[in-house]
Amino acid sequence: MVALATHTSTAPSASNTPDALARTTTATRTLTGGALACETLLAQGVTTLFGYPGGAALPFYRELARYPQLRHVLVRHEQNAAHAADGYARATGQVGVCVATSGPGATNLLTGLATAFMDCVPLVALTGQVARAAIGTQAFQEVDVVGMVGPITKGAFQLQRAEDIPNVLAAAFRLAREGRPGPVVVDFPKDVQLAVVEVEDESVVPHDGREAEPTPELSPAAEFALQQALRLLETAERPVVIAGHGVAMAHAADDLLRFAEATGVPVGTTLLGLGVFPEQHPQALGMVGMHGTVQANLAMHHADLIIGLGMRFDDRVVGRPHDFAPGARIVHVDLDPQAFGRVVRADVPVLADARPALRLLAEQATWQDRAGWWPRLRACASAHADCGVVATDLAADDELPTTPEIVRSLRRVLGGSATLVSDIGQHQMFVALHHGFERPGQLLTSGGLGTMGYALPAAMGVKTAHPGRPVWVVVGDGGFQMSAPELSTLVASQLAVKVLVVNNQCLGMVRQWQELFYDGVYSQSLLPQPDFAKLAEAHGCWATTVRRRADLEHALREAALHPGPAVVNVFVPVEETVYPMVPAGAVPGDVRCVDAVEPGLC
Ligand SMILES: Cc1ncc(C[n+]2csc(CCOP(=O)(O)OP(=O)(O)O)c2C)c(N)n1
Repeated sequence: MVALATHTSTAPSASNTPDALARTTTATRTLTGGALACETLLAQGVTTLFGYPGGAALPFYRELARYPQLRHVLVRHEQNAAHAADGYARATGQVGVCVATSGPGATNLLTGLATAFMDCVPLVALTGQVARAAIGTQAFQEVDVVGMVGPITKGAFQLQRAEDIPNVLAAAFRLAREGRPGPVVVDFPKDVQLAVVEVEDESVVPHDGREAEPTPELSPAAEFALQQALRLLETAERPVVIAGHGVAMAHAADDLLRFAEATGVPVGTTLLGLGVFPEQHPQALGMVGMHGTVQANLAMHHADLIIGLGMRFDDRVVGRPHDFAPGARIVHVDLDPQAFGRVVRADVPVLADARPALRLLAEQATWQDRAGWWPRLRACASAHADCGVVATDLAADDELPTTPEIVRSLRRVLGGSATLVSDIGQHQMFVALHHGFERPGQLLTSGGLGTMGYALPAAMGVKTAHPGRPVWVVVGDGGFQMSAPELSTLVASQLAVKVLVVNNQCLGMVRQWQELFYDGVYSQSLLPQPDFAKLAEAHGCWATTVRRRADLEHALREAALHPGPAVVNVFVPVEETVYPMVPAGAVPGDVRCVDAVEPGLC
């Protein structure tokens, strides 16, 4: 019998006599493994699953139909179930849940799991599996998913007994959430789903949700390291803070603002950190990295102190590790000890959650008047303010709009209120550079894995979590063709997501690299396409096509006002190039606009 935690009262009362208690505690129900999994999911606080059924998951799906409290969003491809769960998790801070059958269902999840793993998104993926007796026999749709997902998950369990379901699922949820969050797989053999178990009383496994957690405490070692950081900051002449996704996940944006304003340090963010520091703030430098702003990249390059907060110093930020920020000491605050020294040196590693670390820094740091540093950065920012937006405003009304212009129009139409989910490519970098983000969670995108096709299904997850919030996808014509079948999910599940297709009729970012680094040989980067508006209408969406700048804003407004899902297909020039750019293998100091940046200017 499964001894689940129960709510048996211990207060003395007539019903609490030894006899009555015996009757209460021995009251049992019989459940299948599938039903027990549903009850455990409910006890974990789950309300929504994204999935796709198949033979080895059918006993679970049979039981799921009896639990209307668990909303199941039926996707059109399992990869999108993982992305939707990922969007849901990023939007809520809770663990996202996806379900797939064995074999191809499970393998289709992998890209979604890897995407979540790279960006620290907590997921639990339930995979159907062939019956235990058939495991290892090359049974129909058998695949060793536990063996496959090792490097792209925090852990994977295969259930062996229905009795273990509550504890194994609780462990999976805990593992997904704790420390550096990430995906966890629970492989669920068909016979375990079908097995019948006796369950005591109500099946209640306490939900140990993260939202109930107090601010994590600093270890003495972390406090000591932060004191070192403060001493470095006191004497630094050219300090810069780089804030990443970890600041958002730690809910530490307010603490970052206090720290920044207490010290006067300039603040840049990573792609996933966009929004943790308001971009309108006078101390904001914008995004660092390959397509980051000139001032943010040059600030890193010329800094004498870099404080990296909840970010990984990945190759897109660092470039050539040995030549990165040659004159800087590096303070690195992260809750993943493996992050230290993985790419660049960490002179002062601080193993801590960003929130308590920033609180201590904000309380103890003092203002320093770094007279030479700010004028230099401001001159740099104004000298390169037009980098990447050249000629946009010179186009005539009946010409194609440019992508920076589209991003700014979207911003005007939505007033910054929407959650934007961007796909991968040139449009993603234009969004990062030209929208302006003020709050964490305003932009979701696949930063670490760079998964094309992510945005539309992830937006489904966001909209499921927050039906009243405007949710817009920005996607290229390449990524749209990878995810367009999910338009049917939007219609069927009544998710009024708006999709803006930035249509340059090619794989723009590939084309850009071919132009700059592969002799202009545009090998396989021109992408034939159907009429996207017609395709969207065939799925039941409202849709429109824009070919003139003059029509852009009206189309965006119409889509925003439409009560259901909508697609705006906007044609842009094929030959757009995203600047600024730090060429691959260079360092942030080599950032370019159309030509190399004049080093003397910054
Ligand atoms: C699944 C996947 N395949 C390939 C790539 C490599 N890749 C990165 S950007 C890009 C082009 C994207 O084209 P599109 O979606 O049209 O967006 P654009 O760059 O034109 O804005 C490609 C192929 C990727 N990131 N993800």
